[in-house]
Amino acid sequence: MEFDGEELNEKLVQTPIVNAQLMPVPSSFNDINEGVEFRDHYGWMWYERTVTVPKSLLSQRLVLRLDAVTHQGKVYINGKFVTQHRGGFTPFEAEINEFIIEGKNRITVAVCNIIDESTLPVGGVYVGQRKDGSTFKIVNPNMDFFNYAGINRSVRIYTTPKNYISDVTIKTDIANSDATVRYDIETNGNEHCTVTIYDEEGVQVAEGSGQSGTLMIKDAKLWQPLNAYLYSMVIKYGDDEYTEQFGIRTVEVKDGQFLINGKPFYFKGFGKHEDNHISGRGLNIPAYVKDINLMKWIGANSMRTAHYPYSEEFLRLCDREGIVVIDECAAVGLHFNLSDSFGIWRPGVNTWQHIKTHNDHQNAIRELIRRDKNHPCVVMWSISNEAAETTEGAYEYFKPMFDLARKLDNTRPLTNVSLAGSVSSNNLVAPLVDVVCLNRYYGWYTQQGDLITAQIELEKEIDGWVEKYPEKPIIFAEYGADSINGIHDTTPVMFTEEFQRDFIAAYSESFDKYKNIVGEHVWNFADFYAVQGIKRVQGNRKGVFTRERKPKIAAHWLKSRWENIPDFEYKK
Ligand code: BDP
Repeated sequence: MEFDGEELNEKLVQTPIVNAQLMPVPSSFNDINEGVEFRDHYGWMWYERTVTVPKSLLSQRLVLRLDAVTHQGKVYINGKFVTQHRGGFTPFEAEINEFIIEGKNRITVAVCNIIDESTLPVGGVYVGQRKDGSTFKIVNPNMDFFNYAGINRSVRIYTTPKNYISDVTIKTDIANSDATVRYDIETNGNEHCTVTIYDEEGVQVAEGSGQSGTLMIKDAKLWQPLNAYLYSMVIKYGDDEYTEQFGIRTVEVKDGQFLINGKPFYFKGFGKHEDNHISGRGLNIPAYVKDINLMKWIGANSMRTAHYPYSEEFLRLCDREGIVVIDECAAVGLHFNLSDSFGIWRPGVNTWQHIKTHNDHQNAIRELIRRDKNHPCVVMWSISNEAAETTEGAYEYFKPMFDLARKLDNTRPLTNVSLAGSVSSNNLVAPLVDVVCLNRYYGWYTQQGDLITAQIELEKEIDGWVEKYPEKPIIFAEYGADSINGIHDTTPVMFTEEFQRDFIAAYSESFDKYKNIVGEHVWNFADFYAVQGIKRVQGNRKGVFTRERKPKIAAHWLKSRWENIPDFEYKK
């Protein structure tokens, strides 16, 4: 990897990079080496390696796929431009036969981690001058999580025949004990297409032909939370073959409840981050498995991919293990008036008159749904987190986003996760959502340390939501308090482990009073690295687990609560 300042040095791709720094892929680059300049590098960086392609592969269709280049990537092969992509959490690919030669090939990827008022997430950069004349840049993401970047997920070259399967959409429904499976296959030609469905034991349960159709599975086994069952659809198209796993389940919002397979489900779990030591936001399969095991240990059944689409490997694990997922697109920071130490604070400026995220947001929704639509674990799409929902113009900005998501997927409900202060009476986007998702910090950022007043304010707000939108279920998508592990007190005080536990307990008591509250996602599963500031102690410490995944007191408290809350029909 080599840094080259902000300008794209097209000349660089003509000659191999020399004296480059060692850089693992996949990984975020930031924590791999020491020094502020390295960690906080803001701009373009160049990754390069050679790969050997044997002659036997050249007769196949060759595709280069990059699972996540954060936030922008330009790809070159043997010095020639191949493709580019904006959006750091969804994959892109290109056919590369015309660039590849037999033997050694040089793959170069220019990566840019700049976020601004047109990108998702939203951010900015402040360039200042010191008294000694030197200039400095402050990276200004409009969110608290650290702007980990680089080639965060896998890069691979794969082959297909010349005529190939490019996509499949699977939608399931349940009729008594049987299931219908609707499939639509996208290809580049007109080869003969067959579809066969196998159960987990490898027994064939249905077959069909043609690029779309509806198949029936008799006595279908359902995908259930924490009790997953996955079928495999094997598609044969000419010489191509692709296997997609899927689950049979339904999702519906009705009478203020969230139904999975027709029964009211209760979400217990967390907002998370893809965040780990050393690899940052980089793909980390052992960490995913550990996290899922910890979620099971604590009695959780669900999570939200705050604040961007997580890796496909993680979602596949959630499919397999029955973890219910709210899948969020990377629309975070769409708010110019967050008066915090991080962010692009522009007091008085109307976000919706100035923000330029329209294109990237629509693309992000398209790419998210195209990538994740067949995952049974995904039960709802989150269109954004903490946008300026009370500012005039919010409805007009979001209406096309919601329309697009509904057009692309008519099987899942939609939400927009709301910032404190956007309450039932002033939230302009609430009419568009199927489920109200709230991030609330009464007793932390407001009423600091006073849990009695916090609870009064919390319940006052919930009363307002239930009264105005009785048909919409409510999920607390975030609530939590920082605690530094090892800090204790007999009389709870902010930042102690005891206070964090009591904060969660107070909210839980309120949640239990309302039938329309169908879920609780504590913020956060684990401590995570954040933009530095006076509110962050080497990161955000609202984790119920430490960054090393050790439990704080709140973890034990939640375990005893959640083990006594059934997944279904908690609030009869
Ligand atoms: C919420 C954000 C989340 C933050 C959290 C916090 O959605 O990303 O980490 O607050 O302040 O506003 O801990």
